[in-house]
Amino acid sequence: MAVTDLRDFLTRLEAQGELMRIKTEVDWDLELSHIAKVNEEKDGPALLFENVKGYKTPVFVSALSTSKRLAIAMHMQENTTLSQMAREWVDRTKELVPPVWVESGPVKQNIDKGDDIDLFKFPVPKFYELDGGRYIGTFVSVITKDPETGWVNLGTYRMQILDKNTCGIQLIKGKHGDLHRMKYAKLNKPMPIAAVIGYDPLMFLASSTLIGAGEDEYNYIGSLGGSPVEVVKGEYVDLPIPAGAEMVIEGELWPEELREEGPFGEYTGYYSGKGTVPRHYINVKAVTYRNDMVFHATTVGRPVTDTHMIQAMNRTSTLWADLEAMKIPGIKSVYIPPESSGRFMAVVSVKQMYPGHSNHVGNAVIATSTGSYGLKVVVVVDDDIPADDMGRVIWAMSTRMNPKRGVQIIDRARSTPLDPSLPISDRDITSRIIMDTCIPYEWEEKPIDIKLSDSMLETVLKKWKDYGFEE
Ligand SMILES: Cc1cc2nc3c(=O)[nH]c(=O)nc-3n(C[C@H](O)[C@H](O)[C@H](O)COP(=O)(O)O)c2cc1C
Ligand SMILES: [Mn+2]
Repeated sequence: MAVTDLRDFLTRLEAQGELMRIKTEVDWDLELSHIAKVNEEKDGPALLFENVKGYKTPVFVSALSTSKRLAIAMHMQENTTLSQMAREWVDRTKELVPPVWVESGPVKQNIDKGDDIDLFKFPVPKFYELDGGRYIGTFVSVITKDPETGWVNLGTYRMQILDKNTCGIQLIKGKHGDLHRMKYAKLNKPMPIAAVIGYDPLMFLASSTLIGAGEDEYNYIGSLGGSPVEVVKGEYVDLPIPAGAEMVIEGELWPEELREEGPFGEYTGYYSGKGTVPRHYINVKAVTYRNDMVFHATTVGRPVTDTHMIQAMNRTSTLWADLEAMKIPGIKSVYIPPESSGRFMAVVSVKQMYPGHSNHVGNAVIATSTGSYGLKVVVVVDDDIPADDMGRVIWAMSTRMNPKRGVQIIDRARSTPLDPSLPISDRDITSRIIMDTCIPYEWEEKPIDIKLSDSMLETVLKKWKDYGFEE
């Protein structure tokens, strides 16, 4: 296990039969994304488009859109569940592994500067009909640095090509890249910025995670992969860049300047509003890329895509870590389903130990950092049900839950501008629901559930093949 690069991940996928190469000519304009989306809806393999109309560079999509491929990225058994991966994440990241500087690397094999910069040289897809243009930054990690403290941050912020050497970027308020931008605004200086496209997918997992302010996500890539990321200095910017990245866009962002950007088909399955919005942008000063580079993209849009899988996984892990930090006993498993767009719903399984324990858990979830932003639905289940067994979760909601006792509605809660359940112009505040499906701990007489006899089960499983079953 080690942090490697995109090529190593492609090799691992191919070895497991998880990569399909498409040799037929495909248009970057909608056709590529539509093939990807239909394939994702069938839980198909990752796709490498080797013949994109007008381009020599291949495009890689659907890297992590199934739990099997997410497990391959996490260096785990391919049948590991998302909730188990999130648990592993919590354990691995207890010890952080900082990056190491190296002299040079393949990312420097080609360097475009000045007039040579042309973002249209790359096979950047247009994903959905109503999108405002071609999005070069989807499976992207954006690097910035705090000008006062030197804190390096990685964040996934979408980037649209505005012209051959400019891209729009969406820095939502409060995001760490935006906190850095505000510091440059005070200094009245442009912010150096670099965008990495194509590397070990652990980088994307880390850059899209809500890790605390002041923390360097590079340290998390190192602990997730079990070895330090090797970084080189940028050509134009003084920022650490993975030596083995496929492609890096370097430039500067004037903190107070805006240009029209969007719209973009968001991961909720909706557009966040109508038309374009003035947003920040990057003046591109250098583009560096590997020989025979692979361009990496993700479809975003309606669940389930890479975005939903990784958000579900990394938010499950931050929620779990938060609950652990609160020292609430009895937490058995935690799960934020990808189908909830990887953020709007959470399920927690608890072994109750005192009256009101399950209620304690439900209210603790919405008090965590992960639970207090955007999460709308919390379901608490007893410990016989794994949090990610949605069939059993629905069973508990239908049978064990008494709405009058188990349901709590919280009227005012922090929301996100992406929540389609709120009016487009008024999305700061939402409400939340906690559904406690647990049988009250203090009940002396509990419902008797139907169990299979252990001894008969053993007998039956021993004779399984004799009955004519295969395995
Ligand atoms: C595909 C994808 C696109 C995203 N686009 C944006 C975006 O445009 N703007 C944004 O602020 N957050 C976006 N996010 C969420 C951020 O990556 C996430 O909040 C992350 O924690 C940001 O890093 P930070 O906490 O260091 O600011 C996106 C996430 C994914 C997976
Ligand atoms: Mn951060």
